[in-house]
Amino acid sequence: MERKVVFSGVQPSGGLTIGNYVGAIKNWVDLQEEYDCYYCIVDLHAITVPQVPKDLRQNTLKVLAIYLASGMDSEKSTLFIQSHVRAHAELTWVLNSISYMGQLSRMTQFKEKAKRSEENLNAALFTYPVLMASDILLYQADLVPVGEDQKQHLELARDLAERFNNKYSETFKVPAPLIQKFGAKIMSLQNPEVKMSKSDTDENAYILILDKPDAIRRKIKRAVTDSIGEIKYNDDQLGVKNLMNIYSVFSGDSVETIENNYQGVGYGKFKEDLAEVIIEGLTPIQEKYDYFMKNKDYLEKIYKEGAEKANYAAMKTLRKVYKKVGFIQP
Ligand code: ATP
Ligand code: LTN
Repeated sequence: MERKVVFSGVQPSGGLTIGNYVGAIKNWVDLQEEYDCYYCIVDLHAITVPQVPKDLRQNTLKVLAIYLASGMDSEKSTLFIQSHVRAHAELTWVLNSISYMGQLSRMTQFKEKAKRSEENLNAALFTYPVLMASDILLYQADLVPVGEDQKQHLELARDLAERFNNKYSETFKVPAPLIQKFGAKIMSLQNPEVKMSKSDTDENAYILILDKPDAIRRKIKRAVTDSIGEIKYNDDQLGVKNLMNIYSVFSGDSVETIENNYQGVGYGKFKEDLAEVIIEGLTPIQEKYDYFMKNKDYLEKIYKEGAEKANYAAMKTLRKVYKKVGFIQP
């Protein structure tokens, strides 16, 4: 029996946060044993917001090194850079033709990012979810492991697959999201009502996977809590709840255990311990990351081989699509 296909990606739009790690990358590693996984670095998506070209290049390699350091294995999975496979941009054009403006304008991420970039509201930001649908549909993916914030985009990918299939005949697999129940959304350390985001202007709002111990201790110390003073997991204490979530995913302890262990203990001690738990979790990844970043030739070999494998699979789907919409074969 053929293995089911998994597709996911991260934008090289800055340093990755522990939100990206917990909500996405960490979960991808185990999936490699059971599924045929494609893990992409979505550089085409990254240019929907302004990027400095040399930083984008550097960040793309950094994300690849983080993938490898986190346990993604090029022997088991296909690791590649989105712009290396032309079919992504080409399928986007076709899917644009069956995408409704109304549905795209209801996307939460678009509305939020549009607010933040009033001066340069570019068209790519609007069709961003169509490109994401193309990523997924090209590989006939069954499952897409993402954080909670991407659920709406996944719905759109499913709609587009069904719409195309109905209009032209069965072509795409209709993908399903795979969202961890616990820790699917890590919130900002400065405002626990919004998600932790690498594009936040306040660097105290996030912890990067590559942050050094001192930075982690400082940021956790400054994390917003409340005046209640108890380590309790509830919605009246969103800051503490978020910190407990982070503690739980990094230590493996349940929130009940954490509540018990920290009964009558102040936030200061809890935060000190939390910082150490995060440092312990990130240090091995950082060490491996340094190793891979020193081996640029190796990184190049990985992304070139990845592109070749991905291109083969993607072209199979794109050829079908071009035929169905009525393009003459070249
Ligand atoms: P930006 O903040 O720059 O818009 P992002 O971090 O939201 O970027 P990506 O880098 O594309 O966006 O996200 C990669 C993956 O990380 C996605 O699966 C997303 O759901 C997940 N993710 C991002 N932020 C969080 C978070 N705070 N908590 C859990 N998962 C997250
Ligand atoms: N939009 C996603 C990144 C992304 C993605 C994908 C995730 C682009 N293409 C395909 C899963 C599958 C985000 O996390 N911001």
